[in-house]
Amino acid sequence: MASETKKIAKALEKELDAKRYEHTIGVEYTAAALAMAHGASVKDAQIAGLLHDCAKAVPDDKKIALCEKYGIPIRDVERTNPGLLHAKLGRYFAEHEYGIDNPDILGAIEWHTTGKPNMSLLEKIVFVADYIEPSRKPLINLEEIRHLAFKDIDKAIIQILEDTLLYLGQSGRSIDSLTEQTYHFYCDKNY
Ligand code: DGI
Ligand code: FE
Ligand code: FE
Repeated sequence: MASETKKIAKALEKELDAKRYEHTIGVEYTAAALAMAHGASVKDAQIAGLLHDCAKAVPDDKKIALCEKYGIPIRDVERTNPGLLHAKLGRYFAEHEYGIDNPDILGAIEWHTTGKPNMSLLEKIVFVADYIEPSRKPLINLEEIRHLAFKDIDKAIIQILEDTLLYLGQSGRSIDSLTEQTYHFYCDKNY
């Protein structure tokens, strides 16, 4: 009998392309390591890490159609950038297709892209693990953020959001107000 994490990983291997699957396993183990460092449930971190991008392979028009079908509200920024919806839709799949009922795991999936003010420890762990897992392509400040992630996770969150906002601004993409709100929440909290 395969463990719950093995079963989920097997299903995801069929669902995702090879690169996304490698990223998924990277987030699983990085989230587990962060849970060990900060005192969260390792198993919950693995499950949330595994499932965080489970809706990533759904084409953008289908993301919108499925959210409408399941009654998931779509904000303007999500209609313009349907890629953002993989987080909300991922939460729905985790609950209804993978049978996850732990609200903290579901929240960690839902908020992994933008973060949100006042995240739980597990939500922070998945948000950070997504950014620092070993197969991520080298990003600015990545070494420092990897170090901070284990030492002071709120500071890692601030640096990730600062770099993400800068990248989005430079590439002319619309910024989700939640990404900005999260950034300001953690900056105010730290200073
Ligand atoms: O799904 P992943 O690629 O592993 O990572 P993710 O869920 O953090 O999604 C990353 C993408 O999300 C990246 O292309 C930047 C984008 N993103 C994050 N915040 C915002 C955003 N895109 C827009 N348009 N606005 C945001 O505020
Ligand atoms: Fe994602
Ligand atoms: Fe991801």
